[in-house]
Amino acid sequence: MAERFYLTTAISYPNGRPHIGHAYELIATDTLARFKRLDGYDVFFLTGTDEHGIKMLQSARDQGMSPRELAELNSAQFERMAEALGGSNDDFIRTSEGRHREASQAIWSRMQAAGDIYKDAYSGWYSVRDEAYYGEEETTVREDGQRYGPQNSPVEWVEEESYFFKLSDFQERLLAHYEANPDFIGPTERRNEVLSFVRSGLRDLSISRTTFDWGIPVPGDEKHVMYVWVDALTNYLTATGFPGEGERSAFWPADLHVIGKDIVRFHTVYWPAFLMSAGLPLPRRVFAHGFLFNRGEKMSKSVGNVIDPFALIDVYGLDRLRYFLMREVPFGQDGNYSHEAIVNRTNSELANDLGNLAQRSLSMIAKNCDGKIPVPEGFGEADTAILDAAKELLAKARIAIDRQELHAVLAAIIAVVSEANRYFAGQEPWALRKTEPVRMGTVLYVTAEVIRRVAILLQPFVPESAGKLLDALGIAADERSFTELTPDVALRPDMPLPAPQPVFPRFVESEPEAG
Ligand code: ME8
Repeated sequence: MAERFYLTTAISYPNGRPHIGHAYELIATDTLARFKRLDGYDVFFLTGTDEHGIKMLQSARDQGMSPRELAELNSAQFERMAEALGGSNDDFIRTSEGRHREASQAIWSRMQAAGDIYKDAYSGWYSVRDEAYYGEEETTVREDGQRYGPQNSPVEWVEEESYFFKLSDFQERLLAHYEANPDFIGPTERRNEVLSFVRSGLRDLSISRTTFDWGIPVPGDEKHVMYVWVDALTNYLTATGFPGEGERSAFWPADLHVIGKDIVRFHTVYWPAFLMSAGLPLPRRVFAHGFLFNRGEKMSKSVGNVIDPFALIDVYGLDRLRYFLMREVPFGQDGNYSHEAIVNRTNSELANDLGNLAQRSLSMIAKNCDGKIPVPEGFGEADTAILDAAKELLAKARIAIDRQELHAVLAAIIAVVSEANRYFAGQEPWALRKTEPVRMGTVLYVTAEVIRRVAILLQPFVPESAGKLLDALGIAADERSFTELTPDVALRPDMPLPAPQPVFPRFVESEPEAG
């Protein structure tokens, strides 16, 4: 039976429309999911929306709606975005669903039964924008007289009766877990931040609120609703059917949570502590990507300056957007995007390097080889070198994918494409046409075989274009998985090809507004 692989995005607050940061996370996680599927795993890929909490309540008030209405309205947009981005998610979870209330109450009850929950009074600083409690030493008062938290969001003083989770009891167990599982948190900078935060000591965590009711009721004390992060993190369990033992339960523990760098503490400190308390296995890895800035400007729903992912898809087309985001910014670091950067990157690598090579070699085959894959005869040193480089790609890609180094996979693929271009230019198949037609056939065969390998590996990144390229090579739908990349598989000589179609057109300027 195939090995299981469960991966998730963060669930987004539907307090506004989705922005490019949400699209970025979904595309990256989708790429990882598609890669694992093509590599033979039984994949479960989850995304969704995080609908409770004061941030939702306040946004709804500001917009003259009930929080439920606001959640309905925008959750639908997030679902639509996942579709528009080619998201291959197997489920879309909403924390307002009944299955999620049940799961959240079940994990709460387990933590309570373990003796890790007690009632007391909370007084301290809270950021609505981050939905986070901060210690006073993490806050600063600015010139405007307002106090701010560590992520530059305003904090307010909160005092109310609250249930607490004994987080302070978990410091040693968490540190032992990080120690024993060096890959639990990636990338390294984030791991180091978490280690120093936990080493500096953990305070018990307030995990319920009484001043509003937009949340999941605390079992046995319905005056309280759960702190939104207790319920939010539990979504990952809900989707596996927890607390039931359904078909999906075998997917827990998750293999990978993909999140942004602003929510690392919740996923690598609170979440594992809740799970330890509840006696449940911990996710294998949490990877935090960086933030995307529009020419250096931070974008967020609260700050404004949002660039609509739907508009970006309209202007550039989905595959250009996917390729650019996965290629340009080393995954894990912050990055900028701009119109020029998207156009330059995709025109130079997709249209020029790969598109032209495919177009030139396939149209030569159409014209000079009867529209059939030529029969190669005797590989020389140059042929073997480029074929070997293409064969080595899968192993390199697997290693990079397991470290979420998506950019590195594309860099390796494009390096082979560049090498194939040098090979093609150096061999001058057009000059061989009259003098050495058999040798010409060999060069065209080798080029087409390299393109086949590249196209199979590009499917997770640019599904539609890679599919078209494989169509152009006459590769059947059931011959596109990574088993077709083993060294002994290659293009079958004499196979008829469809008429060549350009696959990666250049982006032509028409003064788009996005970027
Ligand atoms: O944090 N660039 O929801 P959210 C890259 N509901 N990533 C970004 C980004 C940007 N400009 N802005 C946001 C929440 N993100 C919680 C999560 S999980 C149990 C609950 C990322 O809508 C952000 O880091 O504010 C997070 O991973 C995701 O988008 C959703 O952010």
